[in-house]
Amino acid sequence: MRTGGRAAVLAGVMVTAAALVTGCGGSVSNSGGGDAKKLVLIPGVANEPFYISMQCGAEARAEQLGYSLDTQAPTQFDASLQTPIVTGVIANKPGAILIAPTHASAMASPISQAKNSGIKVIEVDTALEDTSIALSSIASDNVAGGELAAQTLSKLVGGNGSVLVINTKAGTSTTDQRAQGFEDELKRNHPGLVSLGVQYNNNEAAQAASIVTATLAAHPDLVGIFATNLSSAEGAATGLRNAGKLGQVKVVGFDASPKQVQDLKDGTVQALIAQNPGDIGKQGVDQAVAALEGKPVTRTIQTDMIAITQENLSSNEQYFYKSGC
Ligand code: T6T
Repeated sequence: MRTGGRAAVLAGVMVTAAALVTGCGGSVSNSGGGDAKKLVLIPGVANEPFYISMQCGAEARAEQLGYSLDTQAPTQFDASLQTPIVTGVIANKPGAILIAPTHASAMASPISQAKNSGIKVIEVDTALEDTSIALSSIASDNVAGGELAAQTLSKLVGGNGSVLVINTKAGTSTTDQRAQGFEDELKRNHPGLVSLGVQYNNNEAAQAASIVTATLAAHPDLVGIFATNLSSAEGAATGLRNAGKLGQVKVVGFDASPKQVQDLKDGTVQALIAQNPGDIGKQGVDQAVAALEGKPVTRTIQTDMIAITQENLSSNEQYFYKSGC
């Protein structure tokens, strides 16, 4: 699913954040008979700076609005591990769940069960293909993010050569959209760049490093890599370091974990497309509370993102992801 219209974006220029309607106070209802003042955040995976930052934003907002927010995350980004978490949460009947589905179709059944049991469902970051289940989806414009990555990488490599896309897991709505946006932008506007295609790292940095090693062996002319998320970008940097190719092969990576920011400072990678996960969490809570209080809900909200390079790094520290709140 696409989360909204494509924004015209330029490297270093923010993509506009959408407005939202917030509800504060007022009565709440929960047809399931559970605790309607309770929200549960179900991220894609535990202990990962993108979702930690999202949790920080969500917790702070929930507290402001007088709601409790509990977070339950799978140990790996995997629908078979996220499904039992959703099932367990349904049994406790919170008012709403804010969920980042780990697969666009495999998570439809458990999330539908949550909806059918009276729990308000809000998607944060990733989304289901079936747009009839969630009341609201809050995310970056991931297609535009992929296009921005293509424009940024093209500048870095002088518009010519072979480039590789490292994606996480097929079926992850966000990273699939980024890869698609990247490939489409190459075809449209960067004829000198030849894509070697998309390879999947199973959301493991070590697998991304191996992909880089194998690709360099088969294509020594590789000039650039688009890493569609944190694990692929962290792993790509390791792969290039191991191969002694740092700086020769340019990397544009999505996300801005502490390690990714360090890699940018070191010149190991050349650009990061940073999202605003704290705002995704905050706006997710706003939508959940609006739904619970019978106020208008916004179906699709796009949060901002920015291309960070060494040049604008010091003025964009607010985009760096957190390891704790
Ligand atoms: O890039 C983020 C998130 O947007 C994506 O859906 C999955 O990967 C991350 O969590 C980073 O690891």
